[in-house]
Amino acid sequence: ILDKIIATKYEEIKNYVPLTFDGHDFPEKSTLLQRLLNGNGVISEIKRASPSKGDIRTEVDIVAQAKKYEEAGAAAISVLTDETYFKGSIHDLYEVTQVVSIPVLCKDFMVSEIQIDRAKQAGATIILLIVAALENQQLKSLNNYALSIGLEVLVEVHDEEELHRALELDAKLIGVNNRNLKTFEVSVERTAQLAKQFPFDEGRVLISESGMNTKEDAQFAYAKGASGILVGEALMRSEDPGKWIRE
Ligand code: IGP
Repeated sequence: ILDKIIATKYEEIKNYVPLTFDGHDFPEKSTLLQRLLNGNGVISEIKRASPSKGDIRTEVDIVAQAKKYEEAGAAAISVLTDETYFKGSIHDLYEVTQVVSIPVLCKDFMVSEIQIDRAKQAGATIILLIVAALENQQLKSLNNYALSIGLEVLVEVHDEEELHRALELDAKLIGVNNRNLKTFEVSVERTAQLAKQFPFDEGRVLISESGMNTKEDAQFAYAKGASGILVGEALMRSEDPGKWIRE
């Protein structure tokens, strides 16, 4: 699926029309890195649908959902902006950044600087770079570009080789995706395995992503050294996402 998503992304980029809004003129927000260095945190995601789960909650009131996340003390909010496979949009991102004052991650499959510019324009303070989806040169230049315009970068890895590529960039926010984007298989053991190789130094944090469904999953990830967890589906399906985050 990853290859297919990336191919679609290149097509999408060709058809971008300029955004009519500008959301990045905000008071300074604290960084996600700082927040996670100060204590464990939940990055709470707005996820309407996904290729592995189909529709999750397509009709959600994202403004209300984002406010619940913030009130409950989320470390940051992640907004899926991919349209084709996740039913999100850059407008979703913009709506969220307008109503919260915590860091916001633009969750998409970044292959070009244009996408990074748009994320910033929509008010995001963090972008995601998926190591498995990028050539080394591309990974480096997108990382440098995002940092140069004042964004934080969450670098996502799934195995040891990818972790080494993330460390070559000296990435400070590294996400271990427990879901294999090629097979959809989810195992929290990924976090445990990669935590063993993880240099928890110089203000670097590990974020355990995907498949965090219960309190036990979260505790497991934290016990293995994660400073943060990235949670989508469980929060979108929860009757009381605020309670989920607080617990
Ligand atoms: C959230 P979950 O299992 O809690 O819904 O997962 C998040 O980790 C997941 O949405 C994700 C993702 C990604 C989506 C992680 N990395 C890359 C799209 C692209």
